[in-house]
Amino acid sequence: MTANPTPADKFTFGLWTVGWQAADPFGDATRPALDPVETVHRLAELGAYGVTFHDDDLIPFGSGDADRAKHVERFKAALKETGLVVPMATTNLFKHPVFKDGAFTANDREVRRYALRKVMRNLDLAAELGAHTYVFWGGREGSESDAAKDVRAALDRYREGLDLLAEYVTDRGYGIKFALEPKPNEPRGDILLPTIGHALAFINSLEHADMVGLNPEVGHEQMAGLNFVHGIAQALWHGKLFHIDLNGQRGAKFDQDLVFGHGDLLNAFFLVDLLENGGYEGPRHFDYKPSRTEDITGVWQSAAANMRTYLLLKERAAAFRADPEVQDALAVAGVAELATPTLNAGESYTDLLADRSAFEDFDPEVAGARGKGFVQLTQLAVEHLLGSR
Ligand code: DIG
Ligand code: MN
Ligand code: MN
Repeated sequence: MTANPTPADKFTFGLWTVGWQAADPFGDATRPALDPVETVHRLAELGAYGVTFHDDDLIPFGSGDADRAKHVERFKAALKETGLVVPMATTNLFKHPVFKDGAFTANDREVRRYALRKVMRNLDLAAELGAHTYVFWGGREGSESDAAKDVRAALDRYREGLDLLAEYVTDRGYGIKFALEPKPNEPRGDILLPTIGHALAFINSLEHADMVGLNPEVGHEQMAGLNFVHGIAQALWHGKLFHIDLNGQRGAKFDQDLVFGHGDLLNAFFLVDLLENGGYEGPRHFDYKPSRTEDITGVWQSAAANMRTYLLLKERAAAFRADPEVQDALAVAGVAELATPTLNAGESYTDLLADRSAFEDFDPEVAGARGKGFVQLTQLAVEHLLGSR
């Protein structure tokens, strides 16, 4: 029997996910707005560990200081009553028209200065609420026209903004790390830092690169036709998986933000296997949208579905790893052999050149004829995923 989610599972949700009113470019909202306090209580009842937010999710854009304080106090009270935490926060730098050409990389310099101040203000609140990770999803950093954006200058400004903000949180001792969230397109025709690879390269150019990592989202890499498990493995390999956005996506199309597992289920299986065995200790954060078809009952069902699917996959992945037939199939496939360095300890290229078994006496026909058994191994994974083993 699959366990029900508990805070120990570290499942978190953005206020904007269950709170999405389901307006889209082709239709009006199908649901009323959700009070963040209601969301905190309902997610706590479902077994969540925490909530995350954009500044504007919690404090309506343009609120005065008195109203701002009221929104924060109500939210804090709900957190206290339920025990939910706030591991991550972020800034809405994409909804208001002022950001229509970007925030950190807007051609308009005063928009860039305004964006930095908006982030600084929410960094203060994030620190006050105990968040340790701050996400930067540059949804409007990009263009629809190659004539309208000098990408090299845009990257200079992106770096300038992040370096300043890193200096700000360091000077204030907030203990906050930054996580960049790549996405290839939508809402901009092309978004800067479109994939995990682009973001990893960019991070290396930053003054405070040590405190900047990634918040990859399942659907965003898959929109670019990439394998999300490969991307997460590389992020882990670089020590840069600071946070993660879990959801579902069915192929390279618009950003669907489906419930986790409702897209590429086999990739989700191996993702959970990697997260549970690859050393990631952070929140299992769902950044998804309850489908526009759902009423409020469906919204809470969808929230529960994310967590239940994760726990089911966690169970099935553990059974896969424990299955003796799988261990035999892994041995046939030679998967563990890859962890053995290609050179012997202390072996030089001179030694390699002298080793006849590596070339002169090596028979590529024999090696090329060996069956790897990868399909049988994958079939065992599928059978565990289907619960038939
Ligand atoms: C969308 O995938 C983005 C925004 O919702 C937010 O800035 C970020 C937080 O996970 N994900
Ligand atoms: Mn998305
Ligand atoms: Mn996201």
